[in-house]
Amino acid sequence: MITVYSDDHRFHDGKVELNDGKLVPCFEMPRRAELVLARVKATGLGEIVPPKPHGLDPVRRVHRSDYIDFLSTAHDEWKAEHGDYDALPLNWPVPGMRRDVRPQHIDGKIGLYCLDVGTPLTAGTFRAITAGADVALTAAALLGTGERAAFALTRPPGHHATSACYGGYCFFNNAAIAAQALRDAGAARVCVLDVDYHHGNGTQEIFYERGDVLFVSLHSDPVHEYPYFCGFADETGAGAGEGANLNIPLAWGTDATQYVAALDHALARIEAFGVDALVVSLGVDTYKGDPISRFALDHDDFTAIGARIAGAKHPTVFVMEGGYAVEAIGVNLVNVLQGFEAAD
Ligand code: Q9C
Ligand code: ZN
Repeated sequence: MITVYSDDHRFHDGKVELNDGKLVPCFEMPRRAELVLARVKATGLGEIVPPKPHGLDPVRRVHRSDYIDFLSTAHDEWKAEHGDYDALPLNWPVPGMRRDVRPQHIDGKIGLYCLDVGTPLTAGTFRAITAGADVALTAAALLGTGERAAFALTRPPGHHATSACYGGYCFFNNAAIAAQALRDAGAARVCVLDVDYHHGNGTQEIFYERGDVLFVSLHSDPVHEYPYFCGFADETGAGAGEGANLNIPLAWGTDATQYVAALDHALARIEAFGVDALVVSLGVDTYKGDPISRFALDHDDFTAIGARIAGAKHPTVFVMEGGYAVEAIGVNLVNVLQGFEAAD
């Protein structure tokens, strides 16, 4: 399997996030991608190629232009106002407040465009996420050249980013960008299968009213887990997208047997829907040793997950998402890809 990778992810390197009431070093760090890259090389998974520049037009297919424009200048505006620190939001337009008056101050803009206080926006963020979108788009384009699968080795992750809001460590929704690119390249129906520990609220929002992109997510039940305010089983899509959204919330402590049963249910839905290509939002924060998550999967279980996904027999793009047990991320993530290849 070809891996697409760019060093430019390193330009996004946040210092601290607010977690459990404390400012702590960011869980989402450059070393994650570096260790996955090292494991790709050590296992001989396949060729590693750089991304081709695609520009921002494919990003505009899933993100609002005012949001992209905001991200492109946000840190400059923050720096001019507050100095050279990472940007974090201060407050939000909750119900009862107004969203229709455009803020002129960066603090107001950030409250409008950001959903949590765990996602520092840094001087290099825009450069990193632009490269990240190129990585996802290059991997998606490989399917058009006859590749059965490709791996977009990218960070920061993407699945929490909605059409006009960042958060959950995510800015550009790389999986959604890849799925839309596959549609635009001629795939009539595409599925995004999200196996990250957290619900992919951004991907769900982007495709919620569309019948051409099926979104299926296995994740920790939002009644007790981030992002808390969506990801429930009764969210089945709307309008033309009714029936094209499937959430499978799982309990804390979910083990491999329970997880694989849920995955088989997800794959059966994908089979019934019928798709021309599959995008996998590949988070490995389902690992038992993950510092912010509470599932119980072990190294070998990721191999089994890859094998199950291969059984769907669709051209597949894997897009890296979460996974914060940094020392184990290379093994866990590449195990999925090796399991896929071995079963193929
Ligand atoms: N105390 C992804 O995996 N913070 N994002 C949770 C837990 C947000 C994770 C805090 C976690 C976002 C792509
Ligand atoms: Zn996650």
